[in-house]
Order: sequence, then C-alpha cells, then structure tokens
Amino acid sequence: MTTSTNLVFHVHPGGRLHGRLRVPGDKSISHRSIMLGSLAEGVTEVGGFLEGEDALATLKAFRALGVTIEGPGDGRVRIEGVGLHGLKAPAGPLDLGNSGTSMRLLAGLLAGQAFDSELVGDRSLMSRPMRRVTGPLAQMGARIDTTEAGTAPLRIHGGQRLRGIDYRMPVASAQVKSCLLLAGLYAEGRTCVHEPAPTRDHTERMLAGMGYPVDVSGGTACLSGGGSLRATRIEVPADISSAAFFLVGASIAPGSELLLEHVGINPTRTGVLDILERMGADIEVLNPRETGGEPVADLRVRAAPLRGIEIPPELVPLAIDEFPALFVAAACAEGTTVLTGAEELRVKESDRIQVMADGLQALGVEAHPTADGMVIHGGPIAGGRVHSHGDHRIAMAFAMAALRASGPVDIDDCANVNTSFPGFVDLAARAGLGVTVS
Ligand code: SPQ
Repeated sequence: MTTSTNLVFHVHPGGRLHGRLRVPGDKSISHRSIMLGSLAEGVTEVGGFLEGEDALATLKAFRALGVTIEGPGDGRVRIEGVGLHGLKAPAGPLDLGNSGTSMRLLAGLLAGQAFDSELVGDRSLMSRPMRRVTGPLAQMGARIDTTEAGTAPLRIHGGQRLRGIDYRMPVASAQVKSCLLLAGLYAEGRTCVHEPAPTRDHTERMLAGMGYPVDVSGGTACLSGGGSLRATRIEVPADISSAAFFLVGASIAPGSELLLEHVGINPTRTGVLDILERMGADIEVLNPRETGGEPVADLRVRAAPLRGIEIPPELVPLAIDEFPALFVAAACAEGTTVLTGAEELRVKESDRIQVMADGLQALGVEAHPTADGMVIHGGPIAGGRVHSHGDHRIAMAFAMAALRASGPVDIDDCANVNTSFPGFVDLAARAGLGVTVS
C-alpha cells in the first residue's frame, strides 16, 4: 500500500498560485460512503469519491468482507449493499495501510459481527493508539486483542453480544465517536457518545441520510441498535483538508489568487477558515449550497499579509488536520503564533508537532514545540532539506512553504501524499508551484 522508495519533492523557491481548481474528494466522507453503503440495503452510488490510498484501503477491506463494489472510475463507485448482517468473514487480515480512520471505524463495525477478523496496517498505523476505541468497545461487550502497548494488530473476536453504553469521550475524536456509533448499530439498546468539543459529524449526517435515526443534541449523539440503512446517492465534496494547502499557499505567496471549487464547508471542519481569517487572510466563501446533506461552497483566496495570533483552543478539533499547513502560515506571518491544546497532533500519521518543528527549524524558522502545541515567530524562510516522516500532510505543507523560501526546498519521503491527495504535484504545478518529483 505504501511504497518504501524515497519519493522526494523538489520545490523551487518563490512564485505565486493562480487559477481555478478542484481538489480531490473528502477523505472522511469517502471512507464513510463505502462503510455505510456496504451496510445498506440496495445499491449506493457515490460520486466525487477520493481515489487515494486511504479510501481505497477501506474499499478493498469491504470487498474482502464480501461486498461487491464497482469502481472507482472517475470518482464514481457503485456499492451493492449487503445489509447490516450480510458481511462475510474475510480470508485473511485486512490491511488498512496508513489509514487510522479505516482501522478505528472498522474496529467498531467488526466488533458486532458473527465472525473473527484481524486489522493490520503500515508501520505508522501499527504504532498509533487503539485503546481509545478498544476500551469503550470492551465496555459494550466486544472482545478485541491489541499489543501490550495498545496498538494493532487488532484481533476482533466475533459472535459477542454488544450492549449500548453511555460514553463520555476523554478526547475530542470523530474516529472514536464514529467507531462507537457503528458498534451501536449492532448493540442491544441505546448507544450515546458525548464529545468534549464538536468533531466532524459526517457519520451522523450519512446515517441520517440513509434513514437511520440518530439523535444529536448538545454534544451528544445517540442511536439504538437493530435498525436498517437505506441505499442512497452520495456526492462527496472536495476535501477542505486538501484545499487547506492551497488556502495557505495562496495567502502567503504575493500576487496569488485562486478559486477552489466545490469545497466541503461542514461547520465541524472549517476551523482552518476561522484561523486564517483571524490571521488576516483574504478568503471569500462563494455560492454556498448543499449536496447530499453536506454544505459546500467555492472558496476564493487572495494573497494577504498575515499576522501571528493565539489560536483559540476551541478551534483546535475543527482544524485538527490543517495544523501542518497552518504552521507554515504562522512562519510567514508577522509576529508570534501560539497553539495550545493540540496534543492529539502527536499521535497522527507522524508526531506532527515535532516533525513540523524540526522541518521549520531546518528552514531557519524560529519554531518551538511544546507538549500540546507550538510557538512560531514569523520571519524569513530559507531553503533546505526537510523530512516528512511519511506523513502526507507534512509533505504538502512544506511544499507550500517553498513559495516564500529564499532557496529550493527538498522534502523526503513523500509517497504517502497519495493516501489523501492523488495528483497533488500536477495540480500544484498547474497552479504555479515549482514542484518536481524524483
Ligand atoms: O485516517 P487518519 O490516518 O487518522 O487521518 C487523519 C488525516 O490527517 O488525514 C489524521 F491523521 O484524519 C483524521 C482526523 O484527524 C480523520 C478523521 C475521520 O475521518 O473521522 C478524524 C480525525 O481524527 P480523530 O483522531 O481526531 O478522530
């Protein structure tokens, strides 16, 4: 799934971004379209599906679970739903590559099946914390073995009777919430998940869109087991997490103007817009509309002088995947940017606090990592060599940093950009970034 070759991005310094572009489909919604489409009764047609490795890992896993899925081709996928009780035992372990969402959501869904299953992934995924899902699933009656460290492989024992729980999440995590709601589909009684701060709600929206009642109010989502899902048509909007690199790139590169088309602006995902606007970015939200239960809009961004800010902690879960890009914006801002309350960044595909601080320092930026965030003093950016540690978002963030660098920026270990943003290099080059690959 992930390659061991060292793919290197070479990015020329300077330039500007311009034109209209549409970034690939939303990763979170693409995963959920396969999962819920597979569990529905009838045929679900998906458009705008992300043909990146993470979403494809979910798609392959459901094929291995006996679901007939055609595509993807040109963003279109056709899923012959098997109903909530129609999945089949897979022939071997399900390899989820680099994808935390696939593993954590599948853990909940598979805990309710009659058969055993095993979940594995690449080196990064096998070192990410899984007790956050196996703990509450055990309270529901699931039996899942992890390593002593609480990591994958996850060995899931089928045939358990699950019961609904009332669970107060210690961390704001859409993956934990979604995992428990999926297990709740198979549980006796009611499953309620309380979140300490709002997190992305695509699972709740899609369940409701497929006719499964979910009660959402005041930070709590509840559902009862034993219902059924109706197949539907799902239009996946462009991923705001992918758009974020271009929002930052166009903001920091003088003379830039970009129109990003059909971007998902679900309010649980728009922290990046709020943070950039507080920093002085010039972003217009145009033609807001709704497709398939998700709000979308076109985003026009023009270069603007940015200023450092203290990032309000309540915006952190709403922008959790955008901090690699936002750190680059902070490096180009006048003054100091302070991020706190973001310790979750340390357990993503890489330790995004340490890896971004190391890379920014290698480019001469004054960046100080803290336990739960970073302090960045804006200033000049030098050229240099940085390491993405196989983390797609780190690689793309540093590619944008080159727009303001005084020399070329080389970025190691970029193959995993394909997990979330296939075609990034071509699209970025078309928009004006001087990027090549070796
Ligand atoms: O799927 P994965 O690897 O965990 O992907 C990331 C990403 O940057 O693409 C996180 F590393 O996104 C997560 C996100 O951080 C996707 C997600 C979801 O689809 O539910 C939720 C967030 O994770 P969490 O841990 O906050 O629930």
